[in-house]
Amino acid sequence: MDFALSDEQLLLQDTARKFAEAEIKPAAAAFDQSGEFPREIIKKAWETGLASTGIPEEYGGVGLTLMDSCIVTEALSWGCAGMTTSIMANDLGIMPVVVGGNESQQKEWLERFASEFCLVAFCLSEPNAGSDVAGLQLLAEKDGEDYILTGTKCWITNGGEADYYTVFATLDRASRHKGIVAFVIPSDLDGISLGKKEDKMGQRASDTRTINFDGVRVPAANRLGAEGEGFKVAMRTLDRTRPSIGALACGIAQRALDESVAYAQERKAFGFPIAGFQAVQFMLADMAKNLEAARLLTLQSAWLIDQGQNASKYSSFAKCFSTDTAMEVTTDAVQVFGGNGYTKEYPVEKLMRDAKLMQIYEGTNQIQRLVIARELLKE
Ligand code: COS
Repeated sequence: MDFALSDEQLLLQDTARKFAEAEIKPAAAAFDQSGEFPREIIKKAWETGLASTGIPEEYGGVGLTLMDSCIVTEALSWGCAGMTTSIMANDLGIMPVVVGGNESQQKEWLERFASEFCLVAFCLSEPNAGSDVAGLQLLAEKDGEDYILTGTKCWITNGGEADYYTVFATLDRASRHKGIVAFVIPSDLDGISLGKKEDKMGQRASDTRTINFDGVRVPAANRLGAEGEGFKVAMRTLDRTRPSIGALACGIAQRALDESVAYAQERKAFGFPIAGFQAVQFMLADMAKNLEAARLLTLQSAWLIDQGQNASKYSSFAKCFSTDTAMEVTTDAVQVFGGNGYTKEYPVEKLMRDAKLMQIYEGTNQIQRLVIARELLKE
């Protein structure tokens, strides 16, 4: 077992760290406050080879392994989780084409996503179907060779900014998962309209939207996989993207730890730096210990996927443990900062707000525990 990163991985990590330090971190507080979308920063990340990294090289993409992409994601998220979610959500939007598209669809769409700067949003969740994917209601009615999509998607990351969508719909609501079908479409088709942008607690630099589909005509050529295979396309996509959420959470936790270690050495109480008190030392030690465990689980799950193994359970381990850890570590960071930590003068309250979303999106941590338990019982 070799835990060392290769020279190429170290170089990649260094590039991502420098980008986070120079481009993301200085802008993070302003975008958090305004809730504006950092399109130019994301475009620059794409130009640097740090976005849409999952598109294979044969289609003109960067072609990073999932493990390499997790290394990049953690480094970027250290700068700002909201911006990194916008970058990551693009890979999530692209992934259904990678796992569900046939050869000619992959060539057409992946080459397009790799050759121009564009954003792709993953449209799965609905007002009444978040955790229960099989219960989704967006209807796909057959009309000759086309499908007509009618319904509403919500909580769609990059929904208001994306140029393309991967969309999941049902041919027959009563059939639950067996009726689901996936499509890849441009976001400007007739009948598509945007709902409100969510005013979120954290990760405010990411765009989260409702999208309405009112009789949207989609040719059969845009269908990914066979009719009824859409549910599995969604599940296989999430298996491959949840390690990246673990990496994003590690980036938040690393930043919280770095800020806490620095602050604890500067801030004095009872005449001494608070880093000299065991009460603070033990908090820092737990933060570092749990972060290291989260990082190892994340990289292991990514590595298993890169080896072509079925890693549903490990993806859920990584997503669940790392995001719970980020929540704990950022909460402790606010505690180390005391009253200062609770103000916007210092960076840790943002980290805590950003961390909370991690336990909710890409499958709540309750759903991750469900996936783990089902895999255990199957075994
Ligand atoms: N890969 C491939 N196939 C899978 C799979 C996976 N990871 N997970 C399930 N399947 C298959 C099952 O094998 C089953 O196939 P058959 O019909 O051939 O037997 C089918 O899919 C249905 O599976 P299951 O019965 O487990 O589905 P459930 O409706 O019980 O739902 C959960 C499973 C809850 C795990 C799923 O709905 C889920 O992941 N929900 C969270 C969604 C989410 O993450 N939302 C966030 C949106 S993205 S920001």
